[in-house]
Amino acid sequence: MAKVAIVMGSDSDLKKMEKGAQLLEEMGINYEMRIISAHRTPAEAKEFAEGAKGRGVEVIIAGAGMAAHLAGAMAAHTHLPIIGVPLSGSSLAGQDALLSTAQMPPGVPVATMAIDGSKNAAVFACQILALKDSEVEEKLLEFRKSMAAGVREKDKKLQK
Ligand code: RP5
Repeated sequence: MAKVAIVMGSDSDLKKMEKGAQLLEEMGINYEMRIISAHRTPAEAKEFAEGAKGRGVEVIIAGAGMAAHLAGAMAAHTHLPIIGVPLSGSSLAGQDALLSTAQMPPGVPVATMAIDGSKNAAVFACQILALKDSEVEEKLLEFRKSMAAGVREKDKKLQK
């Protein structure tokens, strides 16, 4: 059963969103991945968000470019936490998506990552799951340790 859902507005977003999927795989988290558009397939977007909790999904990661605002559309139809990933690729280099994702009106929030920040979205999703899943918590602690080891290794090389 997928605990995390990754949705994106188009197959042109796939390459950027795959980084998040890869992190979830490394963490051993089951996820589902869908292409659903807030403006091209609005009925599916509504159905997907409304049914997510019933399918066992605990967090939704939503990535979209331009001003499509898929994350906000997801948030409109579920009270599950939504992590928005504004995507680059537009003539505004993702600034449009960043603002439309971050600037949600009061009452219906979207946790907004950096432009193209699908990896952090996946880490954040793990942090939410880790609140009640000690195995995920353990993996997150290991992930942090390995990042720290990587930095120390780079510093060691620099000092040689
Ligand atoms: C958004 O419009 C998608 O998330 C994508 O980033 C952007 C362009 O979509 P395509 O025209 O490449 O399908 O809905």
